[in-house]
Amino acid sequence: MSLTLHFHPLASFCWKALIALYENDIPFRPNLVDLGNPAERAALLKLWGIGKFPVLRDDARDQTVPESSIIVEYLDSYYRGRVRLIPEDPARALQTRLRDRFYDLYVHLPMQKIVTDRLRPEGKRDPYGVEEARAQLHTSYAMADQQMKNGGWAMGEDFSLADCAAVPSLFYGNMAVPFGEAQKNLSAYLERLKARPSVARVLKEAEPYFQMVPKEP
Ligand SMILES: N[C@@H](CCC(=O)N[C@@H](CS)C(=O)NCC(=O)O)C(=O)O
Repeated sequence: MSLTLHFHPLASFCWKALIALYENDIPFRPNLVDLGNPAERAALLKLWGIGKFPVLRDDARDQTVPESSIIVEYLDSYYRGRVRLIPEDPARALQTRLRDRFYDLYVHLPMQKIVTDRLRPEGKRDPYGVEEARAQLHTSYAMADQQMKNGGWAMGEDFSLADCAAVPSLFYGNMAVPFGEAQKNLSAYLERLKARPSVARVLKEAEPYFQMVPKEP
């Protein structure tokens, strides 16, 4: 088996890579990294100096691929399956990448800011930054709700990279700052995502670790 995914089942960005692998039943060796273990953290840092996961290693092509969106693109290029995660048409491909950026930068990162702030020691928290993140989430939820008014997937009929990005953003986003009454389209979209077999599998594998998600102080 040539592919190894370095990841953790609870880690939000890792879900994007897992969904892409599961969508097309791509065989891979899972390497669960415990970042609290100095040896395992050092091994990850050796693969990718930034020290964040997911990281995909492809021995057959002698490639180390960090960054969730790049991993999804890599799989779509070199381990192509029935489900195309980047559309062939360049204009649609660009829109798909834009939606991926939207979910990562304007939903996922503010969600991460709010959740990781809870891990900071007393006196080192950043309430102003958390307020900004909450405001960003409200803006993004409203935009995403509009985008999803016709139902379907993020790009319409076809499941894509944009949906891989939407899953962890919206799942953990809704836990940190729940959707409001006005976000019915977004709530329905999250339910459709959760029912998709690749996503359901990722959620089931994360379940044993959910008690590790830091709660609101
Ligand atoms: N831009 C990166 C973000 C990856 C990321 O933030 N990963 C988190 C887990 S969800 C991580 O490795 N956190 C550990 C740390 O920052 O030490 C991607 O898309 O892969």
